Amino acid sequence: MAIAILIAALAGATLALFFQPRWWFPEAISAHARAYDAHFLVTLCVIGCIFVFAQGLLAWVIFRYRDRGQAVTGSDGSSALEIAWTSATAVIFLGLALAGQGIWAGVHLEGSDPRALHVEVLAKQFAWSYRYAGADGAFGRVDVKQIDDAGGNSFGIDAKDPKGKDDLTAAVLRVPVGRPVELHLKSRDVIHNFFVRELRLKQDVVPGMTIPLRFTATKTGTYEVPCSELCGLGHHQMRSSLVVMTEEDYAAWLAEAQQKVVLP
Ligand SMILES: [Cu+2]
Repeated sequence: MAIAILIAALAGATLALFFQPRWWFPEAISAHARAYDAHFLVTLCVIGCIFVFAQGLLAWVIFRYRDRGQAVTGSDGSSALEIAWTSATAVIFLGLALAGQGIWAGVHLEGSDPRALHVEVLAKQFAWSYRYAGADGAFGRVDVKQIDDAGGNSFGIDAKDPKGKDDLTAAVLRVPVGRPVELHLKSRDVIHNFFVRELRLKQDVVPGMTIPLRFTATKTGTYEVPCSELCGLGHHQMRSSLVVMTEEDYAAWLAEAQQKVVLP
């Protein structure tokens, strides 16, 4: 009897946690982020109903068949019931997974947008660097031998390539609001992870690979970019920011930063 009440109380408390506004996701700042949230909510409602039903049933069975001094009886179970709920679980699980595929594919498999702003993201122990192509719209060649962190050339932009002369590197990722952005994620040493909570994007950055990641931010503001893969002793300090700016502010920043570019 006490266990039945405890189970019902715990299920009720768990349910109540989901209805408080305090501990929830930060605001979503892209269409994909909102689609992820909507799908998450559907999944949560379906799973939540099943959870409440199962816990309620468990509490009811404990209460209904509690010890009242009656003779002990047993049950061999029901194969039909087991097949039914196993199939139902499989259908719900696969159905929800398939329903979410479209959102995932939209982020990871959709082709490049011709209007996209391309930014190279370099992860290394323990900092993020961002490279913009500059006025010519083309990234200069890189050469590992020319990497010079102290000299401001973490990417190793090749001094001999004219395309690299106007490449701009920055420690903060600045993008204009409403414009598609395509990041090209690279790591110089170990596996890192690029994570922006508000975009609901989280992507491993793997050495030897260039991984594209696309988003269009719909709200201006400053958002944290923490490395989310334990990458060494300084992992905790590997963080930077994503600054989503208005078109005008972005253009002004770009023009000013461009003037400060020193040739590698
Ligand atoms: Cu890292």
